[in-house]
Formats: sequence, structure tokens, C-alpha cells
Amino acid sequence: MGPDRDLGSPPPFVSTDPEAPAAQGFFVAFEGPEGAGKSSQVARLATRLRDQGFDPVVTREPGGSRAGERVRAVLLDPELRLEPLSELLLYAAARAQHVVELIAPALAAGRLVLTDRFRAASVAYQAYGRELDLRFVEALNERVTAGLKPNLTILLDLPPELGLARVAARGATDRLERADLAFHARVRQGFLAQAQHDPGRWRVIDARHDEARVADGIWEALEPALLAWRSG
Ligand code: ATM
Repeated sequence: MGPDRDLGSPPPFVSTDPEAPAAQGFFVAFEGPEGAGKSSQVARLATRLRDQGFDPVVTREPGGSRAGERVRAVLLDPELRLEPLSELLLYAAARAQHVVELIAPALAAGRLVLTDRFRAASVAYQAYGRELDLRFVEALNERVTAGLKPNLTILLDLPPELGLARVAARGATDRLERADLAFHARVRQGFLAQAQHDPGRWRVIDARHDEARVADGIWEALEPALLAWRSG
């Protein structure tokens, strides 16, 4: 079998046709740099949603499956030095597992799924940040997600200096957080470029504000789409 062998179509577990009554669920991803408060905002939002009668599935990347959580431990271990390509492939492996094991079945069952990071993170960190080939990163993303995109991606945008200062104040730094400022500036550019390219599916929230105000911004950005989905 030669190198041009057709790897076949992606597994048919999710519709990639935007007109199709796709997975009846609703899929929201959160992205942003270090120190943007993403994880606390996801937790706050989940609570607010439960108060409003929603029943979200809350997950994260890398992670979201048993194998994915183990891959996460490798990726975030400051003792390990990973090549950018190895890093990309490990994130992709965790994502493939995450989609098949958790996200696609939850959406097919009509659930609301919130994920702390998804495919846009590989574009921002591995393509823009580590400067791997953008088309390759996008093709890999497309393959491992079987074309699945979030209905909405919420970007908590923050200047890198501020994000890193917040992380330093927290005291803990993992391997990626130690990368230099220029890297984080490219990552931010990578997120903003994706948001600009697909404004219908992205909402950019200014994460410089305090936590309560950012939470309100997220709610305002999500509520109309969620109500339309619930009534639809
Ligand atoms: P959190 O910041 O969401 O915990 O993610 C852990 C790291 O994984 C984060 N950087 N730091 N520190 C971003 C990084 N990451 C990637 O580089 N590519 C990816 O595809 C994903 C999902 C995460």
C-alpha cells in the first residue's frame, strides 16, 4: 500500500452538512490564552446553565476521555521535552478519542456540550505559536474531528503580558506557560484570526475585566443561541 492510499472518509458519526438537522445537541468551545480565566468561566457558566434548567456535559482538552487524560499528563509534564510535531500529534490523538468517546455521542443524544478548548487551540498553539504548517494542522483537525465544529466558540481574549502576569501571580507554571512572550503573542493572533475568519461561529470576549463582568459577557453571547436551540 503506497503513501497515497486513500485513508477513507471520516467515520460517519456526525453530520458535517450545515443544512442537515445535525446532531441535535449544541456544542460550545472555550478558548483563550493562559490567565484568561477560562476554566473558572466554564465552571461558572455550567452552574448558571443548570440554574436555567439546562443539563450541560462539561469537558476539556487535552482530556475528556481516560486515554486523553493520560495524554494530557504527558503533554503538560514540565520534565518532558516534546518536539512541536510530537506535541501536535498528541493533542490530535487526545482529540480523536474525545470526539468518538464523548462529544459525538453526547451531541447525537441531544445534549449541550461545553468544552474547555477544542480544535482552534491546535491552530493557535501549534500552527501560529509553534509555527507548524497551518494547512497540515487544519487537515489533521478535520480528520480527527470528522469535520465537527463547535456551534459557537467563545474566545476569552487577553494581551499576553497580562495573561502571563496573572499566571505568575498564581505561582504554578507548566511547560507551555514558560514559553516566551513572542510565542504567546502569536497564539493570540492565531485565535483572533480564526474569530475574524468565522464571525458567525465565534464570540470574542474581553477577558481583561473582572470575573463577574466576563461571565455576563459570556452569557449575553450565548443566551440567544441557546434559547433558539432549546425552542428549535
Ligand atoms: P489549558 O490552558 O486549557 O489547561 O490547556 C493546557 C495547555 O494545552 C495550554 N497551554 N498552556 N499552558 C494550551 C495547550 N493546548 C495546545 O497547545 N494545543 C491544543 O490543541 C490544546 C487542546 C491545548
